[in-house]
Amino acid sequence: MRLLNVSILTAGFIGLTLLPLSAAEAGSNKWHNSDYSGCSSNNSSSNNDLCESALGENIYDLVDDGVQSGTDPLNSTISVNGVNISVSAWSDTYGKNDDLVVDAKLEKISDYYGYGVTNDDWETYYNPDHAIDNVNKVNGNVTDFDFVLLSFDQAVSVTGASFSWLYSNSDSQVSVAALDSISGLTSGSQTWSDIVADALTTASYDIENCDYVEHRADFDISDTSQYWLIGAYNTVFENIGGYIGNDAFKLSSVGFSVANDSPPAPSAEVSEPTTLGLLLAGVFLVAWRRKQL
Ligand SMILES: [Ca+2]
Ligand SMILES: [Ca+2]
Ligand SMILES: [Ca+2]
Ligand SMILES: [Ca+2]
Repeated sequence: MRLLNVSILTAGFIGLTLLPLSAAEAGSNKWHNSDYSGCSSNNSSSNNDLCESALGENIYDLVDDGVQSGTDPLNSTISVNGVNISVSAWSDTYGKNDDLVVDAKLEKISDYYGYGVTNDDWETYYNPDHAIDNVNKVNGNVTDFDFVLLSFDQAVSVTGASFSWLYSNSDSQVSVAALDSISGLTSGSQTWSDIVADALTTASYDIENCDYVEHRADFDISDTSQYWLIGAYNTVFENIGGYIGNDAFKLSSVGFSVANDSPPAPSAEVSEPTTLGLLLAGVFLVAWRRKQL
């Protein structure tokens, strides 16, 4: 279920976390898949608008800000504008049908390419396996869907993500979920379908090309939560068309907005005049009785 968009791109902070140009020189071509032909021909005006808009009020740049592995943000020293964040990796690589979600390895690929995930069934260190992917090159095996979990120490709305590398520059999708609880995710006994069934919201989005070193997806989920999954396209989260099995990317940054404080309970304001009225009535009653005596 996808909820209506809320205005979340209000901050003036142009937070596109472009990676340093010098790092591009350090990037070897071996990281790029042969079907990656660059993005310049795909730049449309709408894409440019997307690319020039803010990713969110706050930007968590995984490379610059650092990553602390784990599911408990209170144990993390990574803080973005006062919000502590930890990151962990998950994939469906366990069980009779290889469909139960268990932990995987969060993989720092480089200061340039950001982070990927290697699951228990990964085939080689090289692309696309060390990316966050649903690609399977082993005949007879089943597809595994890699996800990262971002744990925040307070409720946030994740507004988008940017990626440094795509396996396919024409058919890449990302799936997202806001979770109330991570007990199902960490139980070792649930499928992605089980986890989706208990999620606050799940959705999928196309990843747009911005330029050679930046690709991104904006999310329109209005729910706020401490726990957010971002991973390789899985139609269980939402089917938006496109092909499954060619989605692989490296995560470089995430945009998020902090949830507004809850408004004060209206009952407290309403009860004040009533209480004052009763108090005054009591005073007048006492005065009247004294006058009668
Ligand atoms: Ca992988
Ligand atoms: Ca894989
Ligand atoms: Ca699997
Ligand atoms: Ca795809």
